[in-house]
Amino acid sequence: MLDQTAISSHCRSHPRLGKLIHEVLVYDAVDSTNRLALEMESMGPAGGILILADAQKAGKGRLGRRWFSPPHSNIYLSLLLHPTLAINEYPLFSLASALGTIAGIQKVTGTTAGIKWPNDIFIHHKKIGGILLETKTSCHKTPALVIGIGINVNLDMNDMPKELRNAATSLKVEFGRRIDRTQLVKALIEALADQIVALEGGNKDAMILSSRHHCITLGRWVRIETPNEDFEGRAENIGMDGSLLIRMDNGKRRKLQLGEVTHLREKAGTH
Ligand code: BT5
Repeated sequence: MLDQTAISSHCRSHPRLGKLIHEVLVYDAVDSTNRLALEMESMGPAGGILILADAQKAGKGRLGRRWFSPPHSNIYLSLLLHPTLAINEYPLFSLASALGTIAGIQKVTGTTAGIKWPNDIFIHHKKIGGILLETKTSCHKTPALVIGIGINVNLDMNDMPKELRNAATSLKVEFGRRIDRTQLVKALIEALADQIVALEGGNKDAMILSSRHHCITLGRWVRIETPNEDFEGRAENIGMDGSLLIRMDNGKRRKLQLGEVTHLREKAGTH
């Protein structure tokens, strides 16, 4: 089980975490930790709240998709914040959260995971985690941000739905041993706090440089799906605003703030 006492006292004893997280709530099962965090935003004071659940009955991915969230094996957490950055800069928290997640995984497993732009965590070409940012505006407070993170930790392949088996994995599958979820949560939130404090302190450039370093999308031929159109191109860089810069076949550059990215093997006709 997740150890609420250990996680709470870790937050209190770590200066940056203590400033960011004022309350830690751990549940056996919720519909979605993100949904609960958004609901709590309207009820409570403006302090940071960390919500963890052992299972989610309606875990959310982006664009109305589902996040597979069985009990006793994974991490599902949401952090409710009221950032000092302007709301148009909130997408930067996606890359910062991905970097925090990677650092937490690195501390506990010794392995560096990669970021598939903008919100997926990959190990050995498979998805091990995902990040969902949601915002809520109200006239009384600065806009709220909920950072939702799901990581497959001790999930066995046999317990994964068939449709995910080719594309998803867990830390246990990759490393052949069970990982203590409480240890991983502690490492993850510490690294997340470091990233958030640095970003809010104006250290955006270092965060973007680090994202470029860890982004497995860069250099790849990709297909982009947006609500308006689909196109292909080479993922060249991450802009200073966190966008993905794509070079098209005709030499033109496109800048992507949002959208679905599929890594393709190579440009059609190059084999
Ligand atoms: C994401 O969405 O990757 C964001 C996932 C965020 C989940 C966390 S858990 C805590 C918090 N509370 C919530 O309710 N949500 C957040 P997206 O990029 O849209 O990817 C969703 C897709 O990933 C699905 O359509 C599946 O293809 C795949 N998928 C679903 N569950 C998965 C899992 N457990 N592991 C790997 N892939 C999964």
